[in-house]
Amino acid sequence: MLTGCTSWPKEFADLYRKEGCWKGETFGEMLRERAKVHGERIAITSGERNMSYAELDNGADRLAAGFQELGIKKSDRVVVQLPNVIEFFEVCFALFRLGALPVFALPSHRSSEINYFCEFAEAVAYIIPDKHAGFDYRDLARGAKSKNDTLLNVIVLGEEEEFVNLADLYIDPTKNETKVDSCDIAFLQLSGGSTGLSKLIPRTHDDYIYSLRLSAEICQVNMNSVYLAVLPIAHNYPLSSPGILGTLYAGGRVVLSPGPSPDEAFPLIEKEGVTITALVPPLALRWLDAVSTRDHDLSSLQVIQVGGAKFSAEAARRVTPAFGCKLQQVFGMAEGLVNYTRLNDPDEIIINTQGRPMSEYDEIRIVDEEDRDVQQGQVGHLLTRGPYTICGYYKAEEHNAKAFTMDGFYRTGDLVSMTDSGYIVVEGRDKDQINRGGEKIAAEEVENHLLAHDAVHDAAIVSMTDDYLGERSCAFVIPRDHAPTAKELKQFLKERGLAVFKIPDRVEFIDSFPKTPLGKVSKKALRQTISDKLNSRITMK
Ligand code: J2J
Repeated sequence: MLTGCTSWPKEFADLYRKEGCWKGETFGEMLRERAKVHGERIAITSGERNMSYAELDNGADRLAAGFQELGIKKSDRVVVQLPNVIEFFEVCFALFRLGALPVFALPSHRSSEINYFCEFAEAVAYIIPDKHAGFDYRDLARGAKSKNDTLLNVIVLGEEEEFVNLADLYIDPTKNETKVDSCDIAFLQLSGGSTGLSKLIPRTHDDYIYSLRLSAEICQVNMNSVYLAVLPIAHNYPLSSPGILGTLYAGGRVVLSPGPSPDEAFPLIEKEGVTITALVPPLALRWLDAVSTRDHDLSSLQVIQVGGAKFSAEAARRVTPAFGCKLQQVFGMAEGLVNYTRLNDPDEIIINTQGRPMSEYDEIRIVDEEDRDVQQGQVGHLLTRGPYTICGYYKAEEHNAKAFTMDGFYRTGDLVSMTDSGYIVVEGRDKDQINRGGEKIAAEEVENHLLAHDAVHDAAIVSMTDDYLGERSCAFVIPRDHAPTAKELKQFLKERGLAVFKIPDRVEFIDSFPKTPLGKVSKKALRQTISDKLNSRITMK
């Protein structure tokens, strides 16, 4: 096991193997097997390009040879920051075959996040597009390289400038002697974070492939399925629930959408005969608004998944009538546990709950502040452990002591209740995080950046309710002598290289923070302050 990772206790690992959850398969083998069975069938479609399973398998081998020649080897970490492009798949499977670990950055991450990932993971390589959505990633790479001695190679899809061109790394496969074990860590996924920076989540081949297998089964994804990827594919939800990897696991076809808007996605659904796609709630609202005004034939759609943030029952009720397909609610987390409503569940369950755990080996506890089980139906903190939920974050001993119970349950930070039939309803959150339409913002991370401003004495970030995104972020700032403007502060955060979605939507200046009886900043009171202020504006209008 990679240093800095926590394995499952032996008795649990033995159980998960004995029960057939972990079948001893690696991602490298999985693709080899699919290429044998599905050969010339299309695995991925992107624009006019179609890539077969055999081509993907071969591309991964060739790229693995190129990576190996650059010196990338087993257990090395490689920060991968690619948009929804076909090369993402070849890159991941090439790294999997070498036993090197992708660290899944999102296209929206900027220098603050990337420098940290490179440094913390001691990455040896960083893989980027040249430009995407008007942003030049080579600038990020220059910064990361100058700050990190371990970062030996920057690999660019497109114009490489002073770096290595990805296209040059597809070379004749050499003998790859690397022994990759199914219980090895396959990659590092990112947590939404609550205390400070995102934590890195080590996922093994065994545990992740198990989650793909179950997801594909529950979502009825098979060889005839066509999955449309509209969300950024490196995110755990479109990656695995069942997402792009679950679809490949099942021998289906993945279609990559350049973006999530109805204008981009609807024509693709019609053209490619898409059967399933995954959305976050604000996107589902956008699609719901658009569907009646477009005349694309969306009749191939069988399932629209909505997850990543709470989907209101009112909106959920509209999905099936509007799209003529099933809605599936998905409540998951990159740390592991994923809950799904089942496709043939009664409407009331699909509309009003966030599903139930996908595995019979998922253990769920809903507890009070003292870790005592709450009464059936009451709201409490969700704890979980199981065959695909991590036992610890990467190199985070101190944090792990708080994020996991003594007996290995992960503290999700979610407040939930459970229905009599075992379905989970997400009721809120006790982690210091803002869920901005599925994008997670760790309050403390942004607060620390604000505190670096000369004119900021103290800062606290809270969520404010938003009809469209569910939540937006509001920064309460206690200024020093001269208050900066909100605009200045936002610009300051941008210049510090913070991803744009983390920049507060609103800044409020305040003289002092309300406190809890224990003397901590009362975020609850701050949320109330901003809510009252926004509501009074609405009533005044
Ligand atoms: C309310 N909150 C939700 C939901 C996630 C599948 C789906 C989503 C994720 C994901 C994922 C929610 N209703 N339906 O990895 O595989 C909030 C919870 C949770 C956190 C995890 C997957 N679905 N959430 O969103 O790691 O607070 O994973 O703990 O990004 O999102 O965020 P993340």
